[in-house]
Amino acid sequence: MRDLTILMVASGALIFAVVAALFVVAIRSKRDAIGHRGGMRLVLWAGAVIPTIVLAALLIGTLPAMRPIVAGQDALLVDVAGEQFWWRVGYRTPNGQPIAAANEVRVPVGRTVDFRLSAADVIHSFWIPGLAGKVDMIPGRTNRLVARATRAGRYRGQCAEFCGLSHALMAFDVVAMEPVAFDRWLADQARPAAAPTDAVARRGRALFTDNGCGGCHAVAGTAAAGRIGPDFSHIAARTSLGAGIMPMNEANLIRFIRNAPAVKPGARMPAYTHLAPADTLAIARYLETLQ
Ligand code: HEC
Ligand SMILES: [Cu+2]
Repeated sequence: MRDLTILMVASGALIFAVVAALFVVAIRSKRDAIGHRGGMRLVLWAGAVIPTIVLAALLIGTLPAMRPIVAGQDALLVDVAGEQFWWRVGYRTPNGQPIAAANEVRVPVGRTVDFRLSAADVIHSFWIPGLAGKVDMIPGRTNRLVARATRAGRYRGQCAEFCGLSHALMAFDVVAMEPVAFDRWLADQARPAAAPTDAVARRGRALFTDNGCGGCHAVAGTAAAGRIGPDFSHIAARTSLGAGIMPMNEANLIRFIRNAPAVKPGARMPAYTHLAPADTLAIARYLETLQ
C-alpha cells in the first residue's frame, strides 16, 4: 500500500513536470518553428506510436496478475451471508460437518478459498480490499468470489453497499493462518465450548436463557438455537465484536448487551437496559467462556 502510494505520487509528479516543460517550450518557441510536416510527425510519434508501445507493454506486463484464480477440488468452501448489520459465516469440516460462525472469516494461507455469498434481507457487498475485489450479496442468489491469501495476517473487510442505518458499522476481519494452525482451529470450532465452571459465568448462562437471548443466538451443545443474530458457540475466540467495530473484551460485551441499538442504530437486537449491572456482567462472563 505504501509503495503503491509513493509510486502514484511520483508518477503524478513526473507527468506534471513533463506537461509543464512542454508548456514552457510551446510558449517560448516561435510561430511555425517546426513547419506543417514536422508538426504532423510529432503528433504521429508522440501522440500515437509511443503511447501505443507504452500501453501495450503495460498491458502485457500486468495480464498475468489479472488472471482469475480458479477454484479447484481442494478449495475451501466458505459461506458468507450479509445480514443487518453483521455477517453469517459457515464452514464445513473435511468430513462435511457444518460449522456456524459470524463476523470473522478465517482462511488458510496459500489455499484457494471459494466464497459463496448471499444475503438475507437487502443487498450487501462483500469487500476485502487487501485480498480481492467487491462482490455484491443479493437476496435469493449465490455469488462466488475466489481468493487466496499469500501472507498470514489480518485483512480488513467492509460492507460496500449501503444497506441501512448501521451500514458503516458492518465490517469484519479475515484472519489468514498457517494451514496447520487453521486445521486445528477448524477442528476446535466443530466442538461445543466447555460448560462454564465459574459461579458468575454459570449464573450468566441461566440469565442468558431466562432473558431469551437463545431465541436469537445459538450456542452449540445447549438449548440456545436462535438464528436471528450471530452464532455464539465460539464468540470469545473472535477478536472483534459487533461486526468488526470494537475489540472483543468484557467492557464492550457489557456495552453491547446493555444497549445494542445505541451502539448500532437499527440493529435487530433489543436494549437490555433494565437488567441489573451485575446481571449484565454475569452474562458477559458467560459469553467469555465460549472459546
Ligand atoms: C430479537 C433477537 C435478539 C435477541 C433477543 C438478542 N439478540 Fe443479541 N444480537 C441480535 C442481532 C441481530 C445481533 C447483530 C447486531 C449487529 O451486529 O448488527 C446481535 C448481536 C449481539 C452481540 C454481538 C455479537 C457479535 O458477534 O459481535 C452480543 C454480544 C449479543 N447480541 C448478546 C445478546 C444477549 C446477551 C442477549 C440476551 C440478553 C441478546 N443478545 C438478545 C439479536 C438478538
Ligand atoms: Cu451491509
